[in-house]
Amino acid sequence: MPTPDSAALLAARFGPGSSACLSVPGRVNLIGEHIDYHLLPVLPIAIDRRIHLAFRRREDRHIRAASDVFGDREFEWTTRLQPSAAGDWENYIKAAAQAVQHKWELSYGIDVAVVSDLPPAAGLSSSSALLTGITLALLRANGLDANFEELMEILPEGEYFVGTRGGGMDHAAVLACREGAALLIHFAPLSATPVPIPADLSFLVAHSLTTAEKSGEVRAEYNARRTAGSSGLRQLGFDSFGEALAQHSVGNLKSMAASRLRDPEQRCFRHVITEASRVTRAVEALKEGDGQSLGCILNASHVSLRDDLRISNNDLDELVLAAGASGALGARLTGAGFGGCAVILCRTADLEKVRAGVIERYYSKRSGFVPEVHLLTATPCAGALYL
Ligand code: NG1
Ligand code: MG
Repeated sequence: MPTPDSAALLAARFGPGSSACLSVPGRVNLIGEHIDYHLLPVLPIAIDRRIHLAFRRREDRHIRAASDVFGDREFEWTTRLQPSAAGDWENYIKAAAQAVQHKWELSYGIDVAVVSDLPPAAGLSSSSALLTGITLALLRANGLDANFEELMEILPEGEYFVGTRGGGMDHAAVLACREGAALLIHFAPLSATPVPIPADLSFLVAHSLTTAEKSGEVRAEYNARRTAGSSGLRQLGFDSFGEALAQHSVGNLKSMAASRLRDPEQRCFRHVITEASRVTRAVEALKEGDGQSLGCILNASHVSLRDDLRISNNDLDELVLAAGASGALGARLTGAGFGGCAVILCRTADLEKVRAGVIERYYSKRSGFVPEVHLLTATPCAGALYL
């Protein structure tokens, strides 16, 4: 069944006819921050805000895309696509077209209409959801059904067309998450395992109202953290973080770093290895239904992101404190940092109390707060492949 809105938009822009549809959710990372690009496991959930696409195959290699919000675009799908102006949503469509070409030779373009209730630039990975959605639409319109492994070969790389060389967390999450569960993603080798979320635990995702747009400056800061972590690793003589953690305890690695690395390498290295162990412990806490421990692990992650990786800001720190003071079990910044969102863990029974407390302690002092955009209940839902 085509989603009414996107199918209606497709018909309105490009004429009547049959259409296929799919939808891709946003995601929130519960824990495992700034470690996916070091190929260490992460634990995101997909949330029930989605990008909906209705599409149909064209007989030529043109791609026409309609969006009420971002405007309509059209280009010819050549083998060497040139990026449009920075920030133009056409780049995500081109990124998908380019990514697909790395693995498949496709004959047909598409007409596609995009409708979304996933707020953009809010730390919910709308960009990766869009890239993933257009990729799936192109493949399906050409009669191809790629599997998870194949998609993960092209999507993280595809994001580079837009200028971000991140990890594969966002794409894996929006593809493979299951309803009611977080997704434990391993990258080397690739695997994705659902970890059920106990019914008495709930998550809120709260926007700090400071933006985390991947402008040049934020991108440079992101890449600097990545480089410092890798360079610390090399200085200690390891080929990968996976290898380091397989051979040594976190305690050992911390003392090696303390005696042999300088800052920022020492701090970034320490964040990476401690965050990896927090992911393992968070999975155990979820399996045991131990919300108290999970909350402490989230809080410890925030401290590490604030003091070691140094990607927090005053607003995010205040938001995390407001959550704690409002009865949350724990909270931390989520995503790339330098603004954007915090993820807040609380007892399901306390959800309304925590929400009200965060509004009073944090949002009431600021302008521009829109509850249905900035303070969401993050209900774990299914990714794109499991509709
Ligand atoms: P955000 O900024 O939340 O989309 C980015 C990266 C992730 C990961 C996180 C930090 C992209 C597309 N996403 O996420 O892979 O590295 O930062 O944990 O680059
Ligand atoms: Mg993103």
